[in-house]
Amino acid sequence: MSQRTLVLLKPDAVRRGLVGEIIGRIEAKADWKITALELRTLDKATLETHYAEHQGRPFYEPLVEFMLSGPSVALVVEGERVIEGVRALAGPTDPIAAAPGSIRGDYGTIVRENLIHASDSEESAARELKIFFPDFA
Ligand code: RTP
Ligand code: MG
Repeated sequence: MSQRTLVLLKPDAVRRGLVGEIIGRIEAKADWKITALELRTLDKATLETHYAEHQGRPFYEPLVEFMLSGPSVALVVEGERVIEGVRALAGPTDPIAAAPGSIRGDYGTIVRENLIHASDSEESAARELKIFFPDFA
């Protein structure tokens, strides 16, 4: 089942020079293709929309501050079961709980600075793709 997902390489991934490493893991998967890619410093309005489900939670404000702290890389990835697949490559939210071999498990320690975002369902992907790539057909 071919799908599309929205992936963000967060400011920590860009600052630490891990963009190539992370994109390499995505590109190496059979059948997956990167169909849009942009280095972009996200603005507050975009982040408030993107993280609307987390508004009011204790980690929300520091999360938005962190996401504003430097450029991110936004990507559209298409291919077979790519929504579940990129989440699996990323590993669980908490990098210490993430297995070695996953992106977060190999490079992360802090929950907030966990390197990558990937849409968690078809509904989230449709919503997030519109936020980050409104002109993308
Ligand atoms: P994402 O949305 O970024 O792909 O990550 P996720 O589904 O694994 O995590 P989610 O629960 O949606 O949380 C969004 C992002 O908020 C930060 N966070 N910090 N307790 C904390 O300090 C905390 N909990 C979550 C992380 O950056 C997480 O990816
Ligand atoms: Mg999430």
